[in-house]
Amino acid sequence: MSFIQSAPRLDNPWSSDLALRSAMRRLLPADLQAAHAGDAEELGRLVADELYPRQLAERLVEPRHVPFDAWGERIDRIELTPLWQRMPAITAQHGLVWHGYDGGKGEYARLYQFAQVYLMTAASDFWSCPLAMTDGAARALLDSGNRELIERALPRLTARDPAQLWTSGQWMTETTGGSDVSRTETRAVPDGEGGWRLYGRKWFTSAATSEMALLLARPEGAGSGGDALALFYIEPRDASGRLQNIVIDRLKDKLGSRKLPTAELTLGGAPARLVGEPCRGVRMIAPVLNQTRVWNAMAALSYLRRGLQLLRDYAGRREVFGAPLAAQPAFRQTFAGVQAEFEAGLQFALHVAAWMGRAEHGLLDEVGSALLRLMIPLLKLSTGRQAVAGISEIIEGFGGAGYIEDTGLPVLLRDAQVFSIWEGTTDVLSLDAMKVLANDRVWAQARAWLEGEVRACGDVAQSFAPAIAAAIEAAAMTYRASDGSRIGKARGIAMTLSRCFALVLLLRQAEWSLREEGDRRPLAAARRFMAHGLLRIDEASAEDSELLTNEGARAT
Ligand code: MFK
Repeated sequence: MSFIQSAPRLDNPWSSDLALRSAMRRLLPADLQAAHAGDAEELGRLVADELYPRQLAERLVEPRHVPFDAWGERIDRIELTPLWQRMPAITAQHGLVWHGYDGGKGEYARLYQFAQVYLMTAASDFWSCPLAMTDGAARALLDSGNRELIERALPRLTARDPAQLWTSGQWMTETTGGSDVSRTETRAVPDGEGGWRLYGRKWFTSAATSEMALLLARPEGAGSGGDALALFYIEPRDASGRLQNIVIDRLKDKLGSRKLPTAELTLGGAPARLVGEPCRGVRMIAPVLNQTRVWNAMAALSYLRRGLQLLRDYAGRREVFGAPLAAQPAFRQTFAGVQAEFEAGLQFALHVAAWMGRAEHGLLDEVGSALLRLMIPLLKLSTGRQAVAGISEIIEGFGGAGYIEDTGLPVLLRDAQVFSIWEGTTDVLSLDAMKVLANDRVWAQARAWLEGEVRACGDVAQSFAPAIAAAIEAAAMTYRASDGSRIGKARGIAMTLSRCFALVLLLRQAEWSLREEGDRRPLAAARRFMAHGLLRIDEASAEDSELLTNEGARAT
């Protein structure tokens, strides 16, 4: 009998996640720690014992759009995968949205919720996408102050009873683009009875099976541009389940996230309600963007951790050149690099979640609120890139097996690519961060906060402080340069700042872990993360970029 390699195994992701466990001990008060550990243990068991085996078994199953019934009637049914059919019950039972709105947890509600979201996401086959939008819709409705819609939708969006649970879509992207939504072509026409009818085409609607959606449209007679858009609330189906003047044109044929039935659809007079004023729609949908960007970060980290977990297990059992892979110095060097990037990203994400909770309970001052507004795009853009790069490395760590579809590994890489695209690409989020930094005070506040955090880490951070200060200064100097080069270098500035935030937050954990638990691991992660460099600004000139981009002009 020839040699057979055993497959990587996935144990309970909570039990083995030293970084998360230690962070929750640091960040949560004692009573919530115990409750969270119990909930996380249960969710982790579900992931390892039920959801992961299902993901492998259902690898080739995808959702299906059935436009017509056998007799030619338009029905636009979307058939979901078995795992997706299971997820609403899991969502309600584990309170995946509810935790974030649970008054009993006070300012810690978001941290508690997002730790669970992170544990669950890689096992959810992108069910996390409608949940992210559900959470975002709940937040946007609450912020809008529209009592009628809040009373109607909020109990559903945060339900603990699967029969009551609704999810929400966010229908923003059109053929004119998902980044520049100011060119939105969907029209809103008053229906004469206080409601509206919507006409237009939405190019990318995740997910079309939701019971409600928030979307942008241009009220009839309003001008052009983003300010003239308004935020609308829609319930796509009537009580009998039929779509109300909406046609699903097709499901999108995507590189990854294929279990998620993203649809292209046409609105042909769909009934809708205005959420707030008949303008300022981008401003009103911003809470959805911020919420889903944090979900996106948690998802990117969840995928990265899934890959690391599988590879760590595999490397312990895979023999090469006479020793386990895990004992090979070259392997360890590469693995540790990805682990360090992951741990820094996780600390950044948990910090943002904790501050979101504080902000929602009125406990974040003006400076904190400004920094949180800056941190969200920085977190999303950096974790999106970390996931793609890290998972690519993880796939390579498996050698040829990582390239074979029925190991269940390649899908991780295909799926991860979306984290740096949707909810704002790396460049678009870098530009968003530049808009926030246009306020000089935010620069000063960010610098002061980062330096203060380094000081608070005491001796542990001493050897890191000069590099952090130099990176912030370089980012600030590049920003202060002429506007043209600043915009061209937005990504470099944003990436550099992201790495500074992530490192400083990892150092806070490292200092605590050493002091309270005698654990040197997080400090090792900080050293390795810094060894990868903080500066991401290159010297490339705008003129060179133009020359290299415009090939056509010189072609003969
Ligand atoms: C696992 C999780 C998965 C989640 C999956 C979801 C799948 C959905 C698929 C998609 O549809 S992906 C496409 C998503 N598209 C985006 O994320 C949009 C990306 N583009 C941006 O974020 C642009 O920055 C933006 C469209 C917001 C810019 O638009 P504008 O027209 O240039 O607006 P502007 O002037 O920047 O902002 C207008 C107002 O909104 C300003 O407020 P005021 O009117 O009071 O001055 C801004 O301050 C405010 N604003 C913009 N972004 C904000 C914000 N406020 C708070 N937070 C923000 N993030």
